[in-house]
Amino acid sequence: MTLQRTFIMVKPDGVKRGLIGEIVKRFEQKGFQLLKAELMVIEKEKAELHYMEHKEKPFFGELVDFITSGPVFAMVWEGENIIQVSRLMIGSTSPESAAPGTIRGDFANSKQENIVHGSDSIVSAEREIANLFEPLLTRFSNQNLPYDEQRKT
Ligand code: IDP
Repeated sequence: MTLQRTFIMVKPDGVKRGLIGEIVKRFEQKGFQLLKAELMVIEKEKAELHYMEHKEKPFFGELVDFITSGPVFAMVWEGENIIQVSRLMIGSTSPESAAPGTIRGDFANSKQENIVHGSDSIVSAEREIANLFEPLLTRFSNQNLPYDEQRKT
């Protein structure tokens, strides 16, 4: 058993195109559990932290502008090996390599505006959840309790 939590976000282009339901449906159908979700506009400082691994890249400024340009649907999901499996479900960053059947393969045709984000490691998931929600959501010591009970401990 490798129960994990990850941060999944429908980006502003996905929200504008009405794809929240489609993306939530795919994760539910896969058997994953939604722990938290919120429609939010990300502050510039938090967006810069979220994408800090790209801060030296030429597209960094444009990426921060894009991700703060409108509401995102930020979520925490839990499931077996969810970090690796969700990355497969999301598909490759570039439209020319995102396979049909993946979220990006089915809906995205831009390298930047590619509908959805999913954490690429346990460390990134913890950092991203803590940045936009609260660190408590990344804890596992009480993972057998329902989420409401975990919040009380
Ligand atoms: P990922 O989202 O597939 O994990 P990363 O390489 O971590 O891809 O890049 C994060 C996000 O930055 C991408 O999803 C995309 O929105 C944007 N991005 C990545 N590479 C480029 C690029 O070359 N031009 C413009 N935007 C990019």
